[in-house]
Amino acid sequence: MFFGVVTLFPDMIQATLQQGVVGRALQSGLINLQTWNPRDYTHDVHRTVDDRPYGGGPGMIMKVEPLVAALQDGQKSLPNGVRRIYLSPQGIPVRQAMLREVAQEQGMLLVCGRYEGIDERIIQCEIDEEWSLGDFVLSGGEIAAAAVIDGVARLIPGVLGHSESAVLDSFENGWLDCPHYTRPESYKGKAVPPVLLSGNHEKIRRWRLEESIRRTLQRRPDLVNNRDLSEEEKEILEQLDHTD
Ligand code: 9D3
Repeated sequence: MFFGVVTLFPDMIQATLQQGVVGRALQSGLINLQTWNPRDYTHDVHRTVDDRPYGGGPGMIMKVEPLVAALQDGQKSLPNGVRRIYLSPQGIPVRQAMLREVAQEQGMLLVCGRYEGIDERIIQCEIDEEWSLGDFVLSGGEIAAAAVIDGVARLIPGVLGHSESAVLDSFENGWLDCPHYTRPESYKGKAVPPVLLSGNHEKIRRWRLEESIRRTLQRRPDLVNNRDLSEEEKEILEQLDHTD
């Protein structure tokens, strides 16, 4: 899997992704990460990477020529046909299913904006898709790029160990995760739910499913609609409607 990133801050991407399970996958060569910096494609003494917006107003736009040169170099080095994705607050919100699709492909080229963003014609001519992490404001696309790469990388076979396996993740089963507990048995007067100490694995499985559904109903009711439910899940949902 080949990840490419066009960015004015390559160290932000590298430093983030060199940690943990993704860092190990990079070292082993299971995944590959390259960056292209528009600043390296400037020719003026000041190495200018920003430009003024037509129409005036505050804020700058990424300068076209160095951005396009970096993008084209990136595209040349990556497998043919990899999607070119611009990260911006105007993009479609990223969902797990989109990451699963990329994980089936040969790689991706991510473009990080800075300042007020990039020229609209670059999006039209050189970009395939525009993605957002959601409705909040970052100062650039780098943290979003690292998040997307992390999310895709952990779906590549061999990146996660057995114990960290991705198959049981929330979003893979459609519910938010249940609460987790470890030692001590009592913390600031709060006990671990006794069912978890009972040794009854069927009761524990049922309790975890109930807690997952309770949380999802309370925090993310949008996730409950439009999905297939098992008989057990329907029964729990009905029971929760009466109580909570
Ligand atoms: C005048 C309005 N602008 C600044 C407040 C708009 C604006 C431009 C550039 C807001 C944010 C950014 C930089 N953000 C990203 O590059 C970005 C992002 C985000 O801010 N939120 C969620 N997902 C993403 S993906 C890339």
